[in-house]
Amino acid sequence: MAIGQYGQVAGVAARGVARRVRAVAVLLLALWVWLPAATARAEDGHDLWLRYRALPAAQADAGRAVAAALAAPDASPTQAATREELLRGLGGLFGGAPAMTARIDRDGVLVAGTPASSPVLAKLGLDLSALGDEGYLVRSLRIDGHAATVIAANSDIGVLYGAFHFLRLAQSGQSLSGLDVRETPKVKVRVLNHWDNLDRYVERGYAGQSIWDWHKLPGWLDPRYTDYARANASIGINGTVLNNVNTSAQMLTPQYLEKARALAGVLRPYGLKVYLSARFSAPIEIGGLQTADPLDPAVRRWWQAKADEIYRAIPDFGGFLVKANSEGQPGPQDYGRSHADGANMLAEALAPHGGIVMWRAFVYSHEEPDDRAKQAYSEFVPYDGRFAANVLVQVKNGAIDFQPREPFHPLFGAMPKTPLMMEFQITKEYLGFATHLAYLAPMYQEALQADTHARGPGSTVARVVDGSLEGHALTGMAGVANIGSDRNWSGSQFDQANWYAFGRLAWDPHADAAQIARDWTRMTFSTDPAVVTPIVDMMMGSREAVVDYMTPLGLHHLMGRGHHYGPAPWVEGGPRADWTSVYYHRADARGIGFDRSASGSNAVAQYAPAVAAQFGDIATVPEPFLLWFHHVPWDHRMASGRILWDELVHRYGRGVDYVASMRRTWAGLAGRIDAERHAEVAAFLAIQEQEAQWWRDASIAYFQTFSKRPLPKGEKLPPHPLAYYQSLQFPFAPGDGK
Ligand code: BDP
Repeated sequence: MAIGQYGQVAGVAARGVARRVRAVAVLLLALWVWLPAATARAEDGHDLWLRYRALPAAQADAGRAVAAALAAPDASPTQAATREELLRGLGGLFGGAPAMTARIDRDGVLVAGTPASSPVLAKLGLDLSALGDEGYLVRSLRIDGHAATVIAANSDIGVLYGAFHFLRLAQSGQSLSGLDVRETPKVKVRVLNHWDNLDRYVERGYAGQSIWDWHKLPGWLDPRYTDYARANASIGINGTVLNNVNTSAQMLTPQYLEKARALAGVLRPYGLKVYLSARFSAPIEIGGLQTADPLDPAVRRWWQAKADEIYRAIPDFGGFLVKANSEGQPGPQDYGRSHADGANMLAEALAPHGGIVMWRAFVYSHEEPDDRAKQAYSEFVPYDGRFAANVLVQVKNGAIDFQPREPFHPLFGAMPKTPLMMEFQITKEYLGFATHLAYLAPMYQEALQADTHARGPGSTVARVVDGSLEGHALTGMAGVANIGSDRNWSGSQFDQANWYAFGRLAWDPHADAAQIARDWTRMTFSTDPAVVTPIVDMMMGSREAVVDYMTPLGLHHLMGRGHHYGPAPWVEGGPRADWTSVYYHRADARGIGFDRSASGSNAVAQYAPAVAAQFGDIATVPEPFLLWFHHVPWDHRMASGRILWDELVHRYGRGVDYVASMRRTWAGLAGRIDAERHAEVAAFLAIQEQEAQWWRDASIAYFQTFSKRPLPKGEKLPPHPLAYYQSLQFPFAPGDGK
């Protein structure tokens, strides 16, 4: 009995244990199912805008109906990449990858290919003649009585671009029926410039180390290289300069060319060509020559042999980017030769292989000029028409150096016989490093939409860059990359948007910053309008806020010396005047600003007469450029009715307030955005608010020593004396060019 009892008890106990075991098993099973899903849902930004998370059910159903099956070849590496991307993307978005098919025997087949690669497209006979070698069309149509969608192009890479377009529509929750998209890039060379050194230090980089793990190349091909290529292809970027413009000649040694060759192999299927920054004195440093004189026959032979060697390793090598005779870099002027002599020598070496030279116009000579803003124009305009056909002159958007706001560079429109390519900075050297939320597309757009008046009204910078103004076929746009080894690639979630927007604007310099922000937000965060609208609003005002709290009304170059972190309008002395802040703001008892009008350096004369007249007159210059072009009395009456000093103080505060409002908006999005990214952005916005306040306080404390005026009513005094702000030191700030 006891036994029985025991047995019974034991039996009860055993059943209890079994129940518990079952419960634990169910729990474990649930965890097993749930955990990976939960982990997959946790987001750190690594997936960029190619997240492909499941769409809401109705959208997924509609999507599945349009792309139930996929007809796409995979005979070439690019075709395979395209097919893989479509399967990955549609599978993620629609909750299951489409079936593969070769026939149109039902509704809902997505066909991707070229007439050469796809029998279906060959039979269809679509007119693709205007698409060129990178364009594509995406169209809904009927084939053999069935509803179908085609992604068609003349080249495999065009199909890949089209596939990414289709995926963008799907991912951003747009309708996939009735499609009739036709796209061709308006700019030919769409490149990132990595300011990456061979020791993996990234000059002006705020996202960790270089993604190029040079030491392990060519043996180890980090999977990140493939994801990098995918991300770039998704926005139409078709080239990348692997190394810093301040480059070591080592890059051109066989050892490093072998590494570049390996990278080129990974990037090629995604349409990305590899380019290299070339050090002008390389013939001396690694070639054993006594000179790098571009007119010396031995030097020319050396570069030709080097080009031949590179093309043996990388048959589709893009060409060279060169920073010469600028900030201490060697160049043709060291031998009494011109920029054209230097560029043409390299162009001659590359031409037989189809390569190009991107020769930078960011130059300023050893002798201090009366105004650094005038240098590039003075050095380059005389050589218009003297550059070889495969040379692009690469011009920064403004004449000083990637400031939060600059008027467009006067070279645009001033060299009609030379193709000029745009250089934008994506990394935020002067706009708050990685932590400040500053969406740069409005800044890019402002530069691109500026009217040079070179050939009358409507001669926008965009039309110079896309070649339509002067009929140039060779065109380009470069973006100084903000990519590094950080998990989230760009140092912050929102800095990804600047990489994204650069690519979209390089593809189409006439594109709209707000539209790009909407696309990016939908793909990156959510398609829910309650998320999209506030985020896009935040983004669209964010760059203006940086201008306000750092350098309002046309002020510029007021950051910390060397590392460029934080406010330092008091910087003076040192090796050259045009590396100081006081050189640029020129504040004194009377007023503030750099007189570039006819009474000053007359830099305005470098613009077309209509522009020069507008900028040169204090009564007509747009207020955002007031202090860029004029030295203005503190009591000058502004459009707002305030005097200049009061307006300045007002703008500093307005910038800080905007950041505070972004923090509130972002806080309101809690719960609608995954916790991990939400927390990171929130923390960064808090840093931004502190730093914006610091910029405002330090700047006001300093400029008040000149204006000697009280702060307008309601404006708070800086909490510290000027000496405190001046005492702050940041010896380890990131990105300093050492
Ligand atoms: C400046 C950067 C410096 C770059 C230079 C350039 O501070 O690190 O080398 O531009 O563009 O903005 O060459």
